[in-house]
Amino acid sequence: MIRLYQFRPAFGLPNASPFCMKVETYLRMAGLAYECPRGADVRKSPKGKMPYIEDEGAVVADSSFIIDHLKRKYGDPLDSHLGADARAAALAVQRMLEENTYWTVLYFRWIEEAGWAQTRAAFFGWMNPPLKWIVPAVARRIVRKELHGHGMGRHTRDEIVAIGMKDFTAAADFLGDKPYFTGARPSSLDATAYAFLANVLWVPVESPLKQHVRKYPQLEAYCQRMKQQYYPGK
Ligand SMILES: N[C@@H](CCC(=O)N[C@@H](CS)C(=O)NCC(=O)O)C(=O)O
Repeated sequence: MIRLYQFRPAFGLPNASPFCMKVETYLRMAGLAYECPRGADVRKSPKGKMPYIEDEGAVVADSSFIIDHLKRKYGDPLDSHLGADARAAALAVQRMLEENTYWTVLYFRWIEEAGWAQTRAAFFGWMNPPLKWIVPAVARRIVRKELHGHGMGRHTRDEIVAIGMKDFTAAADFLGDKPYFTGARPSSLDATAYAFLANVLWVPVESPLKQHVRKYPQLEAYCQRMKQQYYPGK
């Protein structure tokens, strides 16, 4: 059985890490059996980030490499119908969400004080003292540094909002009135899109980004559709 190592669930979502939720959603979409061992520890991840998987002795880290591995080993039920142009467009949207939009979301969770209070409680509230006092501050310092390293953290709040809003508008326009991001059939891009959209729409962190996403009813309807289809009763 595939073992998915990820953070414990938070914010009422399968996972508050969009990368972890992406892989869990992909596994469900592809109909692959998996388990999530308790007590997964990010320090044991080969790349120091979640998620990673163990699959019959193979350890694979990074959500996209995990999906590549799963496709190679178990076949590609989700993307084999896509032509080259659809694949190219899907990859561009995926990269936008993961490599750009992600950092705008991170800013409102970890840097802005109101969001940070909720993130700290949800991610670290279960820890015992003194860890619950030390770990959040250390983790926040690392995220601040990473935001700076990426470049997003060098922008003003208004600029970060403008960047994030453009991305979510692009996602809404790309989806349009299609049921799934690449058309009538779900594809692996939907694992990413659902994970990232739910991680804005359905978390308690209020932000101009969340307000902006709410302006597009097709995005909320899409998330509801994905939830009913792949997480029924959850
Ligand atoms: N490119 C990686 C990104 C994974 C990632 O950024 N994971 C974050 C959580 S959303 C993480 O584990 N952060 C913990 C850390 O950096 O210590 C993937 O696609 O899996």
